[in-house]
Amino acid sequence: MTTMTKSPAPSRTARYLDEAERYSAHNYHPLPVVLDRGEGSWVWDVDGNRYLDMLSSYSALNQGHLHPEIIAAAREQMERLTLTSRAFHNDQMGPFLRELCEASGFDAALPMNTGAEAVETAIKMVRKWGYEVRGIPDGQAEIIVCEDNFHGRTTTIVGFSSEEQYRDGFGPFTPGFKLIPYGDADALRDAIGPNTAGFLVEPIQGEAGVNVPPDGYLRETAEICRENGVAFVADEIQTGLGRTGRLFCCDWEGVRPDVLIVGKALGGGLYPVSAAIADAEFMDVFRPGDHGSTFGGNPLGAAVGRASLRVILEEDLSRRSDELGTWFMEQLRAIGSPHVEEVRGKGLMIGVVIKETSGTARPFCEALQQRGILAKETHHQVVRFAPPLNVARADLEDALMEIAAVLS
Ligand code: IF1
Repeated sequence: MTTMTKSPAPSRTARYLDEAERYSAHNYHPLPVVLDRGEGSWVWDVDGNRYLDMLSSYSALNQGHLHPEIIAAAREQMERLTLTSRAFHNDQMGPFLRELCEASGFDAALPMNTGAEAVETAIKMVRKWGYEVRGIPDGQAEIIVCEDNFHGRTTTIVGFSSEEQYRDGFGPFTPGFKLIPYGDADALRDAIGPNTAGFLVEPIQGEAGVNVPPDGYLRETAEICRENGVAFVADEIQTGLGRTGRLFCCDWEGVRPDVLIVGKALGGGLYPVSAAIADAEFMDVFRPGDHGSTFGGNPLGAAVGRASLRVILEEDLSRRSDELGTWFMEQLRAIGSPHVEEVRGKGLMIGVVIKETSGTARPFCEALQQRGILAKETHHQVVRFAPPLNVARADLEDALMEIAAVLS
């Protein structure tokens, strides 16, 4: 990895930064790097500098940049048919949903595009199931969610966020959600009432800083839901599709959710593809006209989704994530950095917690950028490492040298 001396952003980068600063809404604070090429685990900036992508666009690039099989599938479909709307059928959606249901072990799936849309789909599904199947009085359905959750950015979803910044200025919010602490199964038991339709949870909280719940948490909460006739809804948009070392993070505890939500890597780093997956008891509450999306189930996204899933299964990326992630976390701990509070995660979903006394995570990410590694802080203290699941071990070994230099 080239260790670059810190210099003011070179001219091409500076020009792009100025343009984005001038014309873009300021809803992000990106690192000052302007990318123009990606391949596998690597990206390049407009000044020719190469970086190891240790963020994978928040786990939407489990298969790496420009995976040849996914690009080929997209290119082939792009020359045939890209969009039909759901007013008509197309020859890709059925096969995609069959393959997705066979891989996940459920009866049916409802295809959407972004993660938030799939979460909203799950919320509507569970509420309607609550009314029609559970007999909850109309308009009274309640869904329990966790403190520090992240499920997307729509006004309904941010309405049940515990992060003030995600809510500030965007009210009024959708009623019918109750917050409980994450990781505490008893809190769920105590919060369930006669009108509780569902429990929506991330198997590992990504945005909150790679919060891994206590062993058994998913199993215990799934059991509490089963005992109380409450739908267990797993948001695996970030943890799913191999990221944590199993095809789905729930697999670690043998938990089969009532509703499984997937997104991000289902689009192979190429196209927004998401879905809410469930058995007929839940899926059949939707009748024609109840719910929809212009692009949901489109042939291009479906062809990309088929290739994305095929790559994850055929290249056994879940096992690779488990083995490589376990080794990488051990190596990160072995650095013995005085600035590191904790290294946590599962598979290649890793968070390095920086001690408050060492400042925030952002300067460490900036220093890593200067050494050819792109990582992003989440909240103030956590450096998130989530490379593509097919990252070369040798590249991680090189990265460890740079990370050790920055962390010591
Ligand atoms: C941003 C966070 C990660 C997600 C889970 C649903 C969604 C996400 C578990 C919504 C999306 C993205 C959104 C993006 C940054 C990134 C992120 F920091 F915001 F929270 F990954 F941790 N469920 N997460 O992680 O999916 O609608 O975006 O497709 O909004 O800044 P989406």
